Amino acid sequence: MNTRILHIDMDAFFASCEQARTPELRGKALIIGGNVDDARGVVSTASYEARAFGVRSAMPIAEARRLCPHGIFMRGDHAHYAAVSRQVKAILETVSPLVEMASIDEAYVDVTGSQRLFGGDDAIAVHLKRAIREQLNLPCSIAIAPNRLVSKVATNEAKPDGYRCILAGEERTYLAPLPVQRLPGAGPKTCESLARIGIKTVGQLAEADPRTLARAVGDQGALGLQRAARGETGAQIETDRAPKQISRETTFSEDIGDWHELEQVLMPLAEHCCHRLRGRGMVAWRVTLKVRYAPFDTQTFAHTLDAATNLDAEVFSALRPLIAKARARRGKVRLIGVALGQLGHAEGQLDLFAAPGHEKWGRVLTQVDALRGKIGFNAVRLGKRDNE
Ligand code: TTP
Ligand code: MG
Repeated sequence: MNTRILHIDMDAFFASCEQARTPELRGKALIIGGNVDDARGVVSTASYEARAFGVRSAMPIAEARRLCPHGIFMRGDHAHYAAVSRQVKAILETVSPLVEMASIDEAYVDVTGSQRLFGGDDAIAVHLKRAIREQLNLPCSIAIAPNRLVSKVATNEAKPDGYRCILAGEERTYLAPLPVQRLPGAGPKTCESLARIGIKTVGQLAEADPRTLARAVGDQGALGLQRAARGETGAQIETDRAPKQISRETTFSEDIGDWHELEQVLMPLAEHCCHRLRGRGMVAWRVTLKVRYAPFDTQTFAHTLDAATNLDAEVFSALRPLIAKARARRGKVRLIGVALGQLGHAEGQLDLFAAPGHEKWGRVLTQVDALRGKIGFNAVRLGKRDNE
């Protein structure tokens, strides 16, 4: 199954939220930001009607007033926008449990497993755009592509109120004509350096000589940029948001020597970590068991997997031999924990659910995660209990 990542970004979000709840503001040049009386205030956002006059986010309010004197200026109501953002998330969760809010008005949704149910990318996008319009009265832009990077770029190109679908294999040709500025990770300084060596479009960047590129933007930068320009997942330019590991631990009020009892605590911790990993669309290569023997002697036992995973059953199997090692120490235990590390994006690996013997797990876990999203993590537990 080809990985399909949906990216959604709400149009002129704060302004649209105000227009949604106050009909008189619709179709007007609306500018949200700062304190209207504060000369240092800046624009948070402007409706597209105000953008036609050159008003932009982060511009001083005073300048916005000069450009758009007839505009309606309002202070923001962040509590309201945060509440609307939660409603958007709930709508996104009707198509897939793998929803990652990237900011207040932007999210990535792994819709790989939703294709059959909805009848394909276009149907998923139409369903979401309609639900958001009907339930929240808001416009948004959506793209669906083989990975996060291409999807994000395409959403911005589709604005406002648009939809783009980029098929597997089309990534590079889609990106090629765009200016390099459109690539996430290519900031103004980088773009200046690229312009100095004659690179203006993403296509030119993709085909640039790696050594010339490295001289202009550094070794690391060159590698990440060129991968991004080719439409490959740009792990390098997403790392600042990605966690290094996902972990959970429990400290006991009394030290425990019974490993049967300890396992009853440990497995739910592992389930929690896997649930969070899937929620972020990630997989882990390394499983670590952390044990603090009374009083302050902390030990870790780790195992690197042959293939990255986010499946509970595989993490449980990796933990078994680690538990045996920890148990051999024979001390009473004060704290126990599990960490999943060496994380990667699940793109291309969510196919892991499609591997022989895993399809069933994939289906089950998708449902389990969805249920947990609705009624809480403890709604469904997979680890072995007593009496099982
Ligand atoms: P964006 O998604 O960047 O902008 P937008 O939704 O207003 O417009 P569009 O996506 O259609 O281009 O940001 C989301 C919200 O975050 C925006 O409505 C207001 C807020 N914001 C600020 O407060 N300051 C800023 O500088 C930016 C860019 C956004
Ligand atoms: Mg937006």
